[in-house]
Amino acid sequence: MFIDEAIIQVKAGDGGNGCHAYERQPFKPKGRPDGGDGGRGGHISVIASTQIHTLQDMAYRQQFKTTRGMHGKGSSKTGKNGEDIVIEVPVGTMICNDETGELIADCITPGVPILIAKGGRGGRGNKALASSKDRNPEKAEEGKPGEEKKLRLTLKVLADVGLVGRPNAGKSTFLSRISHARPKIADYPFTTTAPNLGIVQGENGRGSFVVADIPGLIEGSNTGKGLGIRFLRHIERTRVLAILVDGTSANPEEDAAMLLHELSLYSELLAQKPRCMILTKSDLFPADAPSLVPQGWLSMSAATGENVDGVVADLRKMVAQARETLP
Ligand SMILES: Nc1nc2c(ncn2[C@@H]2O[C@H](COP(=O)(O)OP(=O)(O)OP(=O)(O)O)[C@@H](O)[C@H]2O)c(=O)[nH]1
Ligand SMILES: [Mg+2]
Repeated sequence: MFIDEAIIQVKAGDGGNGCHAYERQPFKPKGRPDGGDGGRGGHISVIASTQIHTLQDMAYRQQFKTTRGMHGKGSSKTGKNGEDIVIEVPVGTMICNDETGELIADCITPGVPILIAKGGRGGRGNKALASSKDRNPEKAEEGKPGEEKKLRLTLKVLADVGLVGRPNAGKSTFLSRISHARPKIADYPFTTTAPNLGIVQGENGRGSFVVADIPGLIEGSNTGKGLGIRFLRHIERTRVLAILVDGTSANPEEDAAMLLHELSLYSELLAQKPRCMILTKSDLFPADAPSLVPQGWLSMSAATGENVDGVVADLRKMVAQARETLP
């Protein structure tokens, strides 16, 4: 199952207490202070991984805890630190404090850990607290509590191009033609029920880009019809939109207007993204009729491959332009 939202509870380890102790020397009733510091509590971090694609694991393991720091001991012994843990999340996961909404981490770069709950500092022992002013402090510090938070994780996949269209427009067929992705394809609406990502290879390793295929949009998607707006957030962070309209539709331009209207109801940001208008299934166009392709649109057949290269070249150009303004 594709899960793109999860709530988790994290509790970092508490710090260990500092120790209040004295050195023992023969014939001296009370030696110098030698109580060690408490250890730090374990931290909790997250790390973005390209190996996982949903938040499914999070949904089952809702609590993450690390161990506490050990208390300091006599003879200047420092307590052991708690054990740190690192939680793997898919690239594109945003982590917010569920109570305040504050963004804590946006996990975009794979392999870089981000601290989300800090372990408590260990308390200082009476040895560390001793100074020239107070050679014999009568106490040691307590460890500080580790941070505890309720976090909301939201996955927004990171792709360069988002495929937008009505159900059955041919989005998944196009993705399977241009990448190694193998999404399910069928002649009924809502075949795609979760986002699929595919990488379109460039030439000599340059100019490759990521395409996201999402479930089809229908009129009223915005108010929760069909598969709803839930999936639009997965194209919120794409650079370019490819609007695919079924070339066998009675009125392609009306379809396009509906799609753009749904996008703008979801967010102006989406409606303002650079976009490429594409009429699909050109192999089914009647051969003798005048051209159906509206001005400024491209057409292609993902079934026969007709003009697929041309469409990909245009998308690649648009992605490159968008990358220049926002790398
Ligand atoms: N003749 C022809 N059929 C196509 C073409 N592209 C897609 N189809 C067919 O159209 C139907 C829908 O294709 P999909 O790729 O599943 O459409 P989709 O837009 O992903 O649909 P949803 O996932 O339901 O939103 C399938 O039966 C495809 O075989 C094309 O270029 N020519
Ligand atoms: Mg599909």
